[in-house]
Amino acid sequence: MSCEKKWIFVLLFVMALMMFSFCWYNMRSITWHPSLVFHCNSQPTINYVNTSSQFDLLKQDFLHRMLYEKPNALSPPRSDVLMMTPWFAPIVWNGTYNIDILNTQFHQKNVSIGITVFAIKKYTVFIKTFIETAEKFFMVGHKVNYYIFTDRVGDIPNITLGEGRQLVILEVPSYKRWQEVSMRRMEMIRDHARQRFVNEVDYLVCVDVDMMFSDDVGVEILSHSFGTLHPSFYAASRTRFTYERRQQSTAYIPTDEGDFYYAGGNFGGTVEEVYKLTNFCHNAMMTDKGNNIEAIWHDESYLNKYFLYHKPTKILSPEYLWPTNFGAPAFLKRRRFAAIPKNHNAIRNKRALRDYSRNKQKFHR
Ligand code: 5GW
Ligand code: MN
Repeated sequence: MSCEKKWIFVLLFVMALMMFSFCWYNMRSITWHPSLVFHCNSQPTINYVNTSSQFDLLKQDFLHRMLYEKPNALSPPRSDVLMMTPWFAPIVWNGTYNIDILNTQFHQKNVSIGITVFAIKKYTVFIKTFIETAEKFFMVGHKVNYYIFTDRVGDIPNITLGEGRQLVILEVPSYKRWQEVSMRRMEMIRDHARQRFVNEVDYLVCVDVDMMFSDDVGVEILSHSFGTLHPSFYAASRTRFTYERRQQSTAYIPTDEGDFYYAGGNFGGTVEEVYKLTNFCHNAMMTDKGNNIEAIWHDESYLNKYFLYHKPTKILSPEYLWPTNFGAPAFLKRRRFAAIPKNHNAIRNKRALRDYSRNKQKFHR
């Protein structure tokens, strides 16, 4: 090869190299645009723009600017208590949530809350304090219906309520045995849930009446379904839980099962979930009744059985059910819903007193 030709080849090679590097450099910054894509086979085109979807009606909720301390992934707000169950249900303790965020969210959904309470026979004496303290502390700023189940309509006092709050008196039969009075709550809540509550409220909160609100109880408690840690057993071992232990009962829970011991005096959820819960408990009770057995702690035992296999989506700490005479351990920053010490002699009949203290002595509660 002559010297001249050799140089031409070298020149061509250098030029090709330059062109290649130029192209490569420029390609890097190309942002791909659909027009750059070549379609190999033509699919029939679907006009997505004109087809309607249920999503077209979606309303976009959003929060306004809010100022609050940033959550810190490495420093939990509480390290002295369990804040989450193994099935990722939050346990509601003071300091773990921001009520302003929650209130804004629940106001946007325009939620209404029904609170069911039973005042059968002499228990009507508790109604006044219950409602008056609820007006101060229960779901303030939200729509609330009080559903009072009673056999003594005339004994329910007239109480002026705040805006968006109303009192509904539901006349129901009373039962002779006190156990039945307590247990039949499940049936009555169930029946009214499907007939009435479902048309009137979004959530139900089902509580004892021998109680008073002494601090805020708000939308932080609301969830699909929720139960409350019993103030006598929040730290107890499984074997100490007073679940029903007789295998013949539908409420039976063996000693190697169970997450928490839930209190019969405060549970709730959406109307649909409370329907399912109360329906289960009532049917289980009826099955047991047919077999001549009644669970040790009545409705509470059936509630605990339900929550074992239908895990609640939120759990309330004992802040939400604390007996006034229990004192205040360090972890209990607030006492929101307090059990009033009862003058048992005045409020219960002799037989009830005897049955009750027998059980209480047996289980130290
Ligand atoms: C009466 C005697 C013994 C036990 C319960 C009652 C009773 C309960 C009653 O005569 N009337 C009545 O309305 N109840 C309802 O059942 C109340 O809503 C009460 O809060 C609930 C549970 O009974 P408590 O509160 O006496 O049960 P503990 O376990 O909270 O003491
Ligand atoms: Mn009670």
